[in-house]
Amino acid sequence: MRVAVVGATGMVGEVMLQVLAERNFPITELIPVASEKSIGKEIEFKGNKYKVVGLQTAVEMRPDIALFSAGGETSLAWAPKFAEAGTTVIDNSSAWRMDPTKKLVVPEINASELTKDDKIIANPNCSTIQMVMVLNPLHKKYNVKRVIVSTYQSITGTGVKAVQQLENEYHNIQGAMAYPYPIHRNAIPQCDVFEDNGYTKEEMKLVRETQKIMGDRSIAVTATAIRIPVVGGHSEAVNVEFSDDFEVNEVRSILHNTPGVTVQDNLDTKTYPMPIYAQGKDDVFVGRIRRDESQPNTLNMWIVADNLRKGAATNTVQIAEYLVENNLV
Ligand code: 11C
Repeated sequence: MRVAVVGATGMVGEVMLQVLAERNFPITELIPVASEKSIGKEIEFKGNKYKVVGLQTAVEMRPDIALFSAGGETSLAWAPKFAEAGTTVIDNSSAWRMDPTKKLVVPEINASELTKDDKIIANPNCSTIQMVMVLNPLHKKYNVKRVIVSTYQSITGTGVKAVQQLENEYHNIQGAMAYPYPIHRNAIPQCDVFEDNGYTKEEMKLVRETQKIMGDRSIAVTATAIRIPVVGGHSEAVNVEFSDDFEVNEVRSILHNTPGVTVQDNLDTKTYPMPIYAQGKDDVFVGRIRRDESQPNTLNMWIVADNLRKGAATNTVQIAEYLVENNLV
């Protein structure tokens, strides 16, 4: 496969390159792509050096697959050009996710929807991916009616400027701000911009993307997304009401048998997921699994994943793997 990584010098792009190397993705030619200011820069991949090229050059090289992580505007402008040149684009921005003509894919859940005709495929938002990885297998058994989720999100979701802001504040240095407030020693109840309904875009992604990926518009989701001074991954307190009743041990067992999900749930040994340990891992971790005693058929869980891995780069590479394994590219 001739693979372009668009946004190769960015935070997610770098993790994409790592994941492609680790998983031994069958690459015959790597084409790192970035904005004007990075053209000509060298990046290393599996011990070899590659020169970064611009978007137009990359389109003309007609790669088989382009993994995009360069922001929504770049995706809107350039993904169609790659697609017209015959390249299959897997896009990590929010640009195409809710377009009814585009698939929004978490491979463990709905990769089977993909066909050869899907030339632009959307990768979901990080906080959605980790939640649906856990909800979907439970939905099959007990039917999810309503989800109440509160997130505790890593600053790496905002990007390198936010990581720098926290570093600066930690060391008491004045510098550029990625957030409207300090993030060190703080919790900011705003991830992304506000929509007209008073929710943030991040919160509405959890609502809309969950329904699209799980293929069920009747699932009610309400979300509160919080930014906290953490770098290892996103955490989520998830309260889920099912139509049918469950046994907590059966829930654990279903999740234990779900590929890509690791149950960490032992109160005796104080075992539960935490972002500091999820960092660098591809799985989604779930623990604190317990019945909500305030109403019937309702469960509480704590879900953690590395937002740059399963929440972004790993999921994108898994989509590419599925396409290759099923001769869809
Ligand atoms: C955050 N979830 O943590 C965002 C980052 O739609 O892909 C990823 C934004 C997106 O702020």
